[in-house]
Amino acid sequence: MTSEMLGKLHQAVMDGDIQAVPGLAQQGVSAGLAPQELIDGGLLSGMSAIGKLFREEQVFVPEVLVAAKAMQAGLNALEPHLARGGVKFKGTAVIGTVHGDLHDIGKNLVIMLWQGAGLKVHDLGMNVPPERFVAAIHEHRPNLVGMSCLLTTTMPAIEATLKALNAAGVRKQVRVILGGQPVTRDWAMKAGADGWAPDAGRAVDEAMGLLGK
Ligand code: B1M
Repeated sequence: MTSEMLGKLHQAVMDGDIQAVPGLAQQGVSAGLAPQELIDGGLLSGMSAIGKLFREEQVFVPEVLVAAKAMQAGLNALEPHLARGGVKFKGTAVIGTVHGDLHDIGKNLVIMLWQGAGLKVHDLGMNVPPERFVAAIHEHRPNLVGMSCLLTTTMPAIEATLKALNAAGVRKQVRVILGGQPVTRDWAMKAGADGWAPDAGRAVDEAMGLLGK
């Protein structure tokens, strides 16, 4: 019964079935399943399965977007029950597109898959100045900081942000992951990051690796 219900929820997220997911989540609660179980075994596992298919290039950006919307609809349906039950996250991340850069589609995909993998993610948006990253670290106490960069002209903003993290004394509290088209692993390591990923799927592997999960 439990596994059948979780299986249906998992599949509905994978199918991006925004209509069905909230109802299935609600049915799960009515049947006595814990919200955390519905999230882990249904919503997040469906999203993480889509992330895997995306990494393997078996599905593409539209499927990820629609699955994420379905997952979000399920999370919204479970929200009133979560306040009571509490949620366990594998870690907390803050992420933003660096200062001067207005590209956020790739960053948003990383957020969806990180959430799907069980991270609590605070989205700082795009065009994020270094001091906003620093303030977000003080506010949210994340384990991970993600920076997305799509322009060669905004790559220096990554270095400026890392410098600001060092100057504020918060750099050692977090693991920093970089990504975005012009950023290579080699460049990321030389800039002083801890991790790098070429796409959103591998950003999950990189994050989990850095968190030791
Ligand atoms: Co712009 N743009 N853009 N643009 N834009 C590019 C990036 C460009 C390559 C186009 C080109 O010339 N061929 C070029 C950059 C050249 C360069 O610097 N090398 C470019 C340029 C020049 C510009 C403007 C300067 C154009 C102008 O005004 N003259 C201007 C700059 C504005 C600014 O940022 N200040 C500009 C503006 C825009 C729009 C606002 C119109 C729009 C962005 C809308 C938005 O994001 N909300 C836009 C778009 C859409 C693009 C293209 C067409 C598509 C980018 C995208 O969303 N791809 C792009 C050309 C292209 O890529 N074909 C282009 C889909 C997305 C899923 O992929 O973002 O690469 P991507 O993310 C991937 C990975 O990179 C990685 O995972 C993601 C998913 O797998 N990844 C991470 C990303 N962040 C990560 C973080 C991680 C890990 C992985 O860890 C934290």
